[in-house]
Amino acid sequence: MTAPTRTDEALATLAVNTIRFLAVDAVEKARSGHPGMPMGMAVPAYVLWSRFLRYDAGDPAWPGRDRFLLSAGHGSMLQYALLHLAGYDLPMAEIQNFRQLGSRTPGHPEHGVTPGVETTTGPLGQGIANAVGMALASKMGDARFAGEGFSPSACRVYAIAGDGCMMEGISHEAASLAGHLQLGNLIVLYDDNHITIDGPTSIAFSDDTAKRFEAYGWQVLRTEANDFEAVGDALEKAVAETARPSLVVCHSHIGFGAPHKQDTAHAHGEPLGSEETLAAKRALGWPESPAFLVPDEVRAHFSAIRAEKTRLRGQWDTAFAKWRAADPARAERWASFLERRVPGGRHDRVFEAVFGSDAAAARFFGVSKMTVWRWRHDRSPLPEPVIRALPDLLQKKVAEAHEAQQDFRFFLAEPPSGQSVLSSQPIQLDNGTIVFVRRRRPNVCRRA
Ligand SMILES: Cc1ncc(C[n+]2csc(CCOP(=O)(O)OP(=O)(O)O)c2C)c(N)n1
Ligand SMILES: [Mg+2]
Repeated sequence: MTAPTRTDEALATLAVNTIRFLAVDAVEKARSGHPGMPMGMAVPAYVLWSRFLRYDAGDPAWPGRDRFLLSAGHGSMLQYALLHLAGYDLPMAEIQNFRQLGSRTPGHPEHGVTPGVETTTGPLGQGIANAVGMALASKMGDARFAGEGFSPSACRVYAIAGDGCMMEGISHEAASLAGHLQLGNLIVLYDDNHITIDGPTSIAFSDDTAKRFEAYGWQVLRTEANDFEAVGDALEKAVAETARPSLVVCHSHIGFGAPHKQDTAHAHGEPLGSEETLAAKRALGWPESPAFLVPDEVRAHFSAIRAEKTRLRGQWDTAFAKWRAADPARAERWASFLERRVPGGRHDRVFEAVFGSDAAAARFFGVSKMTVWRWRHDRSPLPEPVIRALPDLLQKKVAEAHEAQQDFRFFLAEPPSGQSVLSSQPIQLDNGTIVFVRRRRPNVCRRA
């Protein structure tokens, strides 16, 4: 007799419970963390990652990927469980080392520590703001680089946010901008569970979040968080809407499945405890042991998902190669943006233009990997080559750069050679120019 095959929904439930209990067991082992949020939002997260999110687990920096941000960063185990199952370089040992010093699974997601974590989150609301920025960056890339029916920067940005994110001001300022700019590539899933760290949201929060977002110009959709089909339908609608960002309000239950802690703040920031963990496993039909169980079927299921994601990446690679061949200069500009360098020799020309006959002296003072700031204290216009480079440096159009250049009194260039910083104090060159030499900063330019 052959083993009975599971229906799709049964397999999906198994996958979702794997995510839930990886989170529960990791928090339990660490004796610290937030099990409730992953338990409540496991279904929407699974549906998103399996059916919608575009990624390559073997190449987390693939430019064609969608972005996923966990604005509710305290639910980090949700993200780690997904990354682990999806095949990112986050082995089970890291899941079992959750919240331990030196692990790749810190209490809140940290960009640069964990492969696949797009941005550091934890400060509530911040992830939404970063998601807006990423969605906008993608659209700006479309405007500059799209052609032949392809844009290398096109992607969707998905975020999961909680009540705390919605209470913060930063999320609403950013959401307002996203509505204004019609960022149809942005989709926020709202974990609407009516609970926060201190108890029910009603003690501090009675906004109608859906109405706020509607007022910002968003499409607002609603779904039960545990209804696979309804979540899928909502995400389909969100993806289909290209003129407005979408908020998917997920009616969820914090600590779903934990008989005594579900829908209470106790599921928020403390381990379930051994008894409640067992009770939750029984309630959801999950084996009591071993801890950190990933059933073989779930492994196989995520392998199949990975194969499909790889196929999609292959399609993208083909389209990208065609796009690159059609206009190599455009492709070079795209690469320079990605690599955060000034394209095609402009860098050197700018350096010469800024320092003129003092370029050699400036190179002596300046150093590679350092940033030289020139203070144009006389407010005279910038040299023409600098103005021509401004669109790249300042991300402005040429005409705007011409208009704006009077305002830019700090100007950045990166000297191509040199060894050490001599001073962070102003240096006066022979021609009277004052130069600041500073460690490299991410800012391209500051307004005076
Ligand atoms: C800006 C900011 N303020 C406070 C906190 C501390 N904090 C962490 S989680 C949390 C409650 C979040 O509630 P909610 O988003 O509803 O998450 P849930 O309890 O539903 O998982 C708070 C206040 C924080 N992380 N960031
Ligand atoms: Mg909540």
